[in-house]
Amino acid sequence: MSRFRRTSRRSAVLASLSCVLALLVAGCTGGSPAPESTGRQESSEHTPSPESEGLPDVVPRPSQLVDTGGDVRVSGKVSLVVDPAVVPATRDLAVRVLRAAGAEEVVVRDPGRRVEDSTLRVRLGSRWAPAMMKAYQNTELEFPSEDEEALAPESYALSIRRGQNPEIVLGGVDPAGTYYAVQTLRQLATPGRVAGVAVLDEPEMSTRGVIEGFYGSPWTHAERMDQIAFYGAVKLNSYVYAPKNDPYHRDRWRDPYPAERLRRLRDLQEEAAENHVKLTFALSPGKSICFSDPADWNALTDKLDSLYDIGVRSFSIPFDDIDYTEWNCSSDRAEYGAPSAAAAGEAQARLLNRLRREFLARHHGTMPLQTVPTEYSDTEDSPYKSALRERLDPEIELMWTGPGVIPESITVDDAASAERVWGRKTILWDNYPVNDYDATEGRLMLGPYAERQPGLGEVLEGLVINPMNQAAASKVVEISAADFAWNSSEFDEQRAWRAAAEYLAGDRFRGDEQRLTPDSETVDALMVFFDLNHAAVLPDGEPWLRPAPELRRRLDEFRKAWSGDAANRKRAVAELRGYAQSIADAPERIRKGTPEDFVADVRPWLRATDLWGDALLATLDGLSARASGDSEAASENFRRAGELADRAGSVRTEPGETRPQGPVRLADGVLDAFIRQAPDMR
Ligand code: 14T
Repeated sequence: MSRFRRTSRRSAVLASLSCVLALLVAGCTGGSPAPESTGRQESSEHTPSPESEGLPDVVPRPSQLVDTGGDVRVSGKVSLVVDPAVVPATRDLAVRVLRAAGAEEVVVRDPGRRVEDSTLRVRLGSRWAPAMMKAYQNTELEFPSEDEEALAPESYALSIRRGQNPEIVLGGVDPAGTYYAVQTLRQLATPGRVAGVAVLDEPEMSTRGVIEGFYGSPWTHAERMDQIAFYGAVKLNSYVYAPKNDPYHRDRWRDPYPAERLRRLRDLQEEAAENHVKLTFALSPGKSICFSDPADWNALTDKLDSLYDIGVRSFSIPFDDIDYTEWNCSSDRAEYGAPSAAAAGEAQARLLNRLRREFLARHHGTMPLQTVPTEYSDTEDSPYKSALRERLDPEIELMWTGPGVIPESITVDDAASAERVWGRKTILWDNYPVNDYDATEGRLMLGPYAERQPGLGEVLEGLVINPMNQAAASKVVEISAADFAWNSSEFDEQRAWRAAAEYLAGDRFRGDEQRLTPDSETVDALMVFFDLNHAAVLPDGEPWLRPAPELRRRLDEFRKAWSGDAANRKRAVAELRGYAQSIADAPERIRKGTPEDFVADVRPWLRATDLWGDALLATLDGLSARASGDSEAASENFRRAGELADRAGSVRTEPGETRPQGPVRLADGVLDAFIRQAPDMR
């Protein structure tokens, strides 16, 4: 059975591929190389990637990708035949990708006009038909037997085929799909060539993105602009603007945005539109709204109007983190009765329904209204939930955080319970990798997207993750979440995690300043660094992702070997020294080889890694001296290690950058414990 079989709701229509072709492919060198890993051996059961079968690695993983018999060379003059309905940004991206892949000249033409002397013809369509036909002819792609309605919005197909007349055909079911076709082409390009494959691809979840919903220092305007462009590249289609510390979003929700702030929001909206990202503006009136006061209704709609006027077409009214056991005015008691959760549910539902009827329905081009209920972290039925469920218009979309504000895991059953209790498919507001609560003090979350069950795509309407105060560093989990939301059924957390390192080491998701192949030493350094920052904690401090699994595994192995004879000890020291050295060397590689904004975000953690790496090396010097019977050198090295560890442990987060301030935590309970115990290892 092919690994590319779709197990989705569409599998009846979009049947599987035959495995034969996928397994027999050879000579396909597209995509990025897979350098030897130093930091991914934790999971022994992860599925092979298409790459390991000779197919290029595309992230998010396409629902169908098959070989067409060899790479297509890109050089000289390339003709790009563009359907007139294709938007300029998509066309321009195609030109940049082809240039980066080796075209000396890209001649853009309308359909019908031939370019005689081109070495390669590329067709870019706005409609699906020609591209889809091309894509499945003579391939093992399974094509829906029915019409284009059978494919979800944003789907696309592409076909890259060599031969007498090498040709690339790209097209989507809509403008987003066409854009995504080109984004996939970008990942299929290597210097001088494009992988010979055909792809038919559709998303599992219709809402995939990020909710800037954390407390503490909001992202800067530049960070948001960069994020939105990045979402387009990884096929995320949703950015929800809900920063708790924007006063105009929550505490002063009635006040109009000052002109300068509104201008910036307009820039964001424009950037979002260009990247096929839906910007949802969230307004949180819950802390002070008087539901029955016409003045508050007017304040609310005036505020939304001001955002509609700058182009925003999607809105959310969240009611999270408020006190719903009291009214904010006496007229609400008169209207809804004594304060209670059920009455709050009713008041919220009536407000939301009225907004839908009287605001959204009368504003052209708006998308479904969204909300976050006050009880957002469990699926136990309650008076509040039933009031909301029974009254809330079924067209209104609803977010919840999974079982718990910070859930340990999220299963298909959890999402099914949410669907039952809320009377609709839900959007998951995933509080990972957010680091705004006390237990996250000193932590960066650079682990994989984990403990979310494959198949969630079938039961969720969508997935938005709540990121860290550090925008650029949040991309590590964002890439994984993008992969999961697109194709949760075939999700491989290790593959997605590594893809993040490849992105940071080679900018392989950017059309313009594209380095087509990531630097493998930087990828390895990042995997070591990610492992040290592999941790996630519940509000009580208990981890739901254990710190530094790879380093822990190596240290456990070392301890075992240390209990053996002298030869074993020597070998163990030598082996661990290699990894210790790669820890000590990682920061410098990362500072040199990754984007500036990422380096700035993780600076204190790099500094701490420098020191922890040296501390571990000194510890190994001590153990090695002990193994050869030099107790004096041993204690001197242990003393030095202790000193370095103390310094490492006192590196602090940068004020203003992150919410809880404190000492940087790296591989806590793993690295510090080993260095502390080493002098007693006799
Ligand atoms: F609306 C929600 F879905 C939600 O998660 N709200 C907040 C969110 O803004 C915050 O970033 C996130 C993580 O801290 O959790 C919610 O806020 C909390 C979290 C807690 F652990 C509020 C109280 C808590 F105890």
